[in-house]
Amino acid sequence: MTRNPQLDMKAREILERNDLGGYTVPTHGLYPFQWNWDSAFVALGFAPFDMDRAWQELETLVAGQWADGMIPHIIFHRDDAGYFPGPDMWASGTTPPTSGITQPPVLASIVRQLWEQEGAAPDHPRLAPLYQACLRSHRWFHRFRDPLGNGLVMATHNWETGRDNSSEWDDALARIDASRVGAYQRRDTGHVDAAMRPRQHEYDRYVAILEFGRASGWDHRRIADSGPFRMIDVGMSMILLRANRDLLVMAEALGDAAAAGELRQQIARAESGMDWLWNEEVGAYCSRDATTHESSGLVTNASFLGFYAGVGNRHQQARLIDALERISRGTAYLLPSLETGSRAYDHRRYWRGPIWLVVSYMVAQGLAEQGHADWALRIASDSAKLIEQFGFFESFSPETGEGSGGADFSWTAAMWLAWCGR
Ligand code: 9WN
Repeated sequence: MTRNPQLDMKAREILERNDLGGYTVPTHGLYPFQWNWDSAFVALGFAPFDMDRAWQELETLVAGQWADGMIPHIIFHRDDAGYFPGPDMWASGTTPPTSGITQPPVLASIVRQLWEQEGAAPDHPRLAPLYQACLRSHRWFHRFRDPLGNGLVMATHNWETGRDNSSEWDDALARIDASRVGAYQRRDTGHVDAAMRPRQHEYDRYVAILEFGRASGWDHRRIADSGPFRMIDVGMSMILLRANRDLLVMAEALGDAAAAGELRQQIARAESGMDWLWNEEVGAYCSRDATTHESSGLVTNASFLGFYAGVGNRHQQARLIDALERISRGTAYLLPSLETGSRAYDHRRYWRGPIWLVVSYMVAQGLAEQGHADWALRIASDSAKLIEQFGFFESFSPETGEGSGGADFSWTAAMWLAWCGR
């Protein structure tokens, strides 16, 4: 791929403009706070031109870590009326105020990347505190979010998955009673076209799940055992397995033998547990409901994170490549968030079709590592084309390439600087 200095500059400017002083908002207006997995990816974008700022992004994120180890999905460093649900609605009671749920744990993988970019010295001054924060966060997942004891991750709110309105959650959401949700004012549809965003009946259910958590005083044991949403998410499960492998490398370098032993056990558990998500009928990993055990049967971009997590026997990996081939024939750009033609597929509506470059990046990284450099390159070059032709949007139509959601988006700029624009 040829480099494009003008776009490099534009991407840098986006990160600098979205920087509110130590943390970056995903985009102004639509998302005016610090988001968990956004910040992790954003650090990769700062790294090529300002390593200190890259580390700082992660440090302000873990400043919001809860005493029990959870790293929240949103940190409200300062209030902003432009987003719903804001700090009052979550009522976390923490300083800084945060949401009461988490997001995909990519952090440890990104800490490892920054650390290796700077030579991987065990006494790197920024490493130890972030390593400890990741370890505590992973322990929180193992303690509260592994109801089946097989190393897979249960999401207790669809927002935790980062793939908010994926059709993988439709059946679980349909069972949720939203009749007691009071009146509230959505803010998202004031910033972007409602045709791109989740529908109202879905949003009511998101609020109902939030209200259950808040009413429990954010008691994560209770939420995990009897909350209204209990999905084993393929994305979070793969990402945690990968993050445990990366954390293990750091534990070994730091000589933390006890944690290393613990991480090896968790890795082994998830490696064998992952088959629980394998759906032989569709030939892919799919999310499954922890209560009903129903598989979504849907091929999403998260299904391909199997490569990133380093799982799958030869047969499973071959079937995933078949699915990738099939998807690439049905669409102009890779990698859509939902297979074209699936129920509820919509090339413009959040997580029901549009492409998110951060997921594409992880999938491409995994494909390259597992010997599929051609596919990794195809995904990277499609991603670069989307930015070159349409700009730094939150997401993109896999059919027309047009941008959807927010513009001048931080993690899209970061993916350009760290990956597809290089
Ligand atoms: C809720 C910030 C976040 C991303 C998610 C994406 C979207 C929020 C929303 O924006 O979610 O967390 O209000 O739609 O789905 O992945 O972290 O970019």
